[in-house]
Amino acid sequence: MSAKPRLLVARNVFTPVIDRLREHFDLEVNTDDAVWSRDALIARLQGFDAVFVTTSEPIDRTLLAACPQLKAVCSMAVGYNNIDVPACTEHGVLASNAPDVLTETTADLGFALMMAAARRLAESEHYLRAGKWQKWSVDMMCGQDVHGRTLGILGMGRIGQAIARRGALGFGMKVIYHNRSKLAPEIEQPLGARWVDFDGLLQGSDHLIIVLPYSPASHHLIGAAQLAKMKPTATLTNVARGGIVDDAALAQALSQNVIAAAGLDVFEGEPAVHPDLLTVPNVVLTPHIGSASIPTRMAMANLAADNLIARFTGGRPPTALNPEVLSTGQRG
Ligand code: 8YV
Repeated sequence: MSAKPRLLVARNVFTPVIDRLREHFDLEVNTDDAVWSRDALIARLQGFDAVFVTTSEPIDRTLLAACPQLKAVCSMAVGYNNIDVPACTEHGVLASNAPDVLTETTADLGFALMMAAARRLAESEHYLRAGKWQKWSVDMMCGQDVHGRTLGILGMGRIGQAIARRGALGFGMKVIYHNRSKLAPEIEQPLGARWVDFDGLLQGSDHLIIVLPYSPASHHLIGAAQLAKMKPTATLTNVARGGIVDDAALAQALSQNVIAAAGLDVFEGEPAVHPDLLTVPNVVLTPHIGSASIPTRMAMANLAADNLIARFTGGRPPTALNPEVLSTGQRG
């Protein structure tokens, strides 16, 4: 019997998924959950055929060249800005991500953060815990309405559409969106969704949610100039990636009430958070938990495992980012 391929699991995941992988691979698992730098990963990956990653592991051209035995890079995340997919293709290395399985859970968090920002939930809780609630007053913790207002979505992919469904169908919101391309009428019409240009989105949204993949083109897409175009009563929510919003500019805009409030699940340079964001009251902050429910994280990990197992058993990896390597020039 030939030896099993060697798999490095760069971030520990659930035991049932590890057990499943163990049936097919000779495994090494990062059990202490350290986040490895690119160079540490290169050192660890010597002699490995495959790596199971999340969004923290940088898979670039240098790493691919320095790990000549590597044949598959499978991520349990939908966002893959940490993986240089064209370089993987050039090196004959399969790359896969984990779309769809986290769409609804991430949309739930996006909606929850938007509501928390609009209705000042975090501020209200801190107020109460700090013993400041001594009496009722007419304007105590008054925020913004959500129902019936205009929901703006930047990036109308799967998660954006799932948020739009919640807003339009559950809360009677008007939906406007900005995307590279207009969606098909059969997607737009049930939601009453309308494509607008970027400025139209900034100016027209009561609650703007960012659900855009990160790329150099989306870096600091929302900065001081864009925030200044928004309504002073608007909220901004980001469940996509840090770096799309200029966090320093956002903290300043929040402190000067340029917009009413924000909800952030992702940050530039996370897990570090810009210190100014920690001191402004009108922002709700969560530690990148968009997909964090047990069933969803389990499904994400299993989907990465499906891709890995298919790659080494002659199957079809279900969510390959570069399926062309399967027919043309995989690393042997
Ligand atoms: C992940 C994410 O939880 O899927 C993504 O792109 O950002 C999150 O859902 C996290 O980054 C682990 O991979």
